Amino acid sequence: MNEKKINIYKNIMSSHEEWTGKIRDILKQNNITMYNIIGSPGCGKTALLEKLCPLLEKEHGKKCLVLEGDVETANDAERLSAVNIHAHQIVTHGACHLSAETIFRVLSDLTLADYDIVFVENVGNLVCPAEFDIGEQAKIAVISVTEGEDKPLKYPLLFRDSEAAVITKIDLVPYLKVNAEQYKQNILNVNGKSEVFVVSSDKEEGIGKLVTWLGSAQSTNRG
Ligand SMILES: Nc1nc2c(ncn2[C@@H]2O[C@H](COP(=O)(O)OP(=O)(O)OP(=O)(O)O)[C@@H](O)[C@H]2O)c(=O)[nH]1
Ligand SMILES: [Mg+2]
Ligand SMILES: [Zn+2]
Repeated sequence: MNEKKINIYKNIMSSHEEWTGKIRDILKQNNITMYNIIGSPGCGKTALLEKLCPLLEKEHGKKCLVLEGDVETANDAERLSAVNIHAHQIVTHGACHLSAETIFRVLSDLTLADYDIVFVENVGNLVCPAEFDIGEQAKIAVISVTEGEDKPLKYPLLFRDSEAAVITKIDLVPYLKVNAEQYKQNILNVNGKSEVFVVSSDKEEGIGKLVTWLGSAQSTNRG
């Protein structure tokens, strides 16, 4: 009985690695950098992408594609399409993260030659998506100032595994009992190497630095 369990576990692991390997191949063939965007429901992932993608194209000539992961609805892909950002909705019908197999199948069906950057907006969740590699060059953690300064300490895996963290909704700080500097400090306490960006998508503040970082892709892990 124990032997059978061990065999099944090995099969799952090797198939996951096969999918991520295939994704890396497809990205390399098309010279694409893929980012896995992860954060709680409503932290502002889509609002951030709405601002980032046009600026990446305008200022760095980088054409972006967004894969949107949600449990239900095509709302986010529709929001992005409405502002002329190329977006493809993935509806998981219950699953709380995007699997490498799903990402591979979607990428295989799309014409990728036109794009330089693929952003995958993972299903809104601060825990589970961080556990599943999808062949990305880097994870980017997103956390809004309304969530509480201690969240990077309570949910450290995402922040530990991300090359960058984006603190969003900074325009709301005057209305909250929060300390924006403490968010940054707690992220750095979990991962001293993380880039930290502080933005308001609403007021278009702080976005420029993130655009420069994404546009230059200087990091060793990124394309
Ligand atoms: N004040 C303010 N509100 C923001 C900002 N960014 C996002 N919001 C609001 O926060 C809410 C959620 O934003 P979304 O972009 O949908 O968040 P999300 O992380 O994509 O949400 P899910 O995809 O459902 O997980 C919306 O009402 C946005 O208008 C910001 O910078 N400032
Ligand atoms: Mg969204
Ligand atoms: Zn999950």
